[in-house]
Amino acid sequence: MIKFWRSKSDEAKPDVPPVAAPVPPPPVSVPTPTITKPAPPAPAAPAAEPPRGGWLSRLRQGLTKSSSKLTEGITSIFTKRRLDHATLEELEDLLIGADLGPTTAARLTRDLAANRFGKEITAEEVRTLLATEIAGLLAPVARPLIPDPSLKPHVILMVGVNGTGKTTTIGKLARQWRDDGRSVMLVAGDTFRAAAVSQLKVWGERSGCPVVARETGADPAGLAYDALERARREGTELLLIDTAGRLQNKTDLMAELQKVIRVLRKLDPSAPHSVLLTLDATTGQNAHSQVEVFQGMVGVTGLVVTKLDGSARGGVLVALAEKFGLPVHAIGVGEGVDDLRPFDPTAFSRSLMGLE
Ligand SMILES: Nc1nc2c(ncn2[C@@H]2O[C@H](COP(=O)(O)OP(=O)(O)OP(=O)(O)O)[C@@H](O)[C@H]2O)c(=O)[nH]1
Ligand SMILES: [Mg+2]
Repeated sequence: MIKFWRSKSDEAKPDVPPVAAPVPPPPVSVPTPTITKPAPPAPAAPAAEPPRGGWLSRLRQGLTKSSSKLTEGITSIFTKRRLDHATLEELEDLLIGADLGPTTAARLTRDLAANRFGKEITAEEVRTLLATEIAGLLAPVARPLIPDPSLKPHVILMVGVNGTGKTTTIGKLARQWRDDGRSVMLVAGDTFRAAAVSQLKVWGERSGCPVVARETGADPAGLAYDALERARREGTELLLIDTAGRLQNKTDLMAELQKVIRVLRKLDPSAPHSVLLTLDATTGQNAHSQVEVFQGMVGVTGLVVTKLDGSARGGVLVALAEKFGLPVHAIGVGEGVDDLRPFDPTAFSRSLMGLE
């Protein structure tokens, strides 16, 4: 039997975030697709969560590791110094060390030099100028995912490495679109683990969306096909398909995703209309290969960057924007149902540079 990689720490983590949620139902074990009835949207239950700041303070907090490194580095480079070749080189190295990548680092230092070469400049000014430049680089990729109303349904396939936040992001998106009055159906395409089905069902209850599921070990492609057929029949506007996490270098597992796409296209040649890749912001450089491989294999159309409230390595996001230019549809700043935000390049770049 195919084994999906799963780290010990992932195993230890609960799959469902600690908000007040219904107890997960037992794993389903029926041979045909089951569909759970949509429950009315459950309250977000803020009372059950520990007190915490708003999304911006969580973003700032999450980027602290990166921003302290950059702030301290810039301060030590630019204390009473002119912007000359030596300082620019040191700055470039610092930016590369903070995951911004050689191309972006070179571009940022070049732009800074174009403005201020030979002049005295304070560390604060450098951070402010860099934040502005970075926000400019990120602006073209900050594009929310807008469902296409002419599609019934708009099919969204969620892909990514294990534990990056696929299922949670589906739950959060489902809730947002349900709150907007759209009809949403969820597909428990991670048929490998019974717990994954239960986890999605909890999100289905929380967001008031039906969940199409099958027994553990069922073929995800067959399930996706049946779900699409049902969604078309019912005139559902959005079909969100969850998938099992997979490392990008497991070719057999990547082929399984390609099969899901092939099978969906038998019903709708234009499906899936969006292929979203979730990236864990705490990952660092491996994100490059994740984007590269998933894009090559399944044609990623956009990114959701999760865990920016964690110990995030924010520089990677800037390097990815420059290298791939893929839309960043949303960012995850927590485990709760409301913790998915549009990507705000200014807030992000200022937080990365340790600015208010
Ligand atoms: N802090 C934080 N935690 C998150 C965020 N998004 C997801 N998580 C947590 O990360 C863990 C993994 O999330 P899942 O949604 O189960 O990830 P997945 O990609 O579906 O995982 P697999 O199905 O095992 O591949 C869970 O504990 C989530 O609550 C986020 O934006 N911030
Ligand atoms: Mg999952």
